[in-house]
Amino acid sequence: MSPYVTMPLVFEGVPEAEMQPRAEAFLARMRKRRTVRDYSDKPVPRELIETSVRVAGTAPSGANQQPWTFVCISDPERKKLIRAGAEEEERAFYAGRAGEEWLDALAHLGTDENKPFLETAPWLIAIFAQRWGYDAQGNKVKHYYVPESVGIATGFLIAALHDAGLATLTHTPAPMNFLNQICGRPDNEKALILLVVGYPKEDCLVPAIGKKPLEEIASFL
Ligand code: IYR
Repeated sequence: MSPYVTMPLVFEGVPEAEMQPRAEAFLARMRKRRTVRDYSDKPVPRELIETSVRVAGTAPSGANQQPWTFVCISDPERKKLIRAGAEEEERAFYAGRAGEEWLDALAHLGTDENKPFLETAPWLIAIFAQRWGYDAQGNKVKHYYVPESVGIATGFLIAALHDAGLATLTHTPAPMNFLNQICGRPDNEKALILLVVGYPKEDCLVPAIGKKPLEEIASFL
């Protein structure tokens, strides 16, 4: 058990007059994020990926256990294996495993079982949740709020990559077990999301969809 040790908070506030403009500027920036499915093969420097993953690593997590592993893949051979594994699952999904209701819900996104972007995009980030950890003696350590924590960190990562000028796709081939072997991750880790990262292909089209207005997503009591 670690003791409770404190240090002074470093809280960099924002002058009150700048708070609302700052919030609005961030909203405007985030509104420009779109999920992208057609990628250019233009390389992205590893340093940008490293910095963005560091942003993800600042996320809050249950008991500060930081139960995540970000496997960043640019190796073409590895990407090819991932594409083959994902397309195998997706073929079964689109051929019937999804069921009619799910396929109907996806129709407006124009997705199918072909995932060329898994090879075209310069980076794939396989995001693993550590369902449990190990202490220095190799004993199992229970982790808390794992999906919530990894979901928050993934949100940070997507925002960081967008802010850096990159496009992403939160890809979820299901089941994702095939990623453990390709990424060399142990059994306590479960792949939650395969994040595709790069630049959009020239003249890239995206689905004509929008986001719900405040009135539909919030209530104030
Ligand atoms: N994993 C499939 C299907 C899919 C599911 C949902 I929910 C989406 O929002 C988008 C796609 C695929 O990637 O095509």
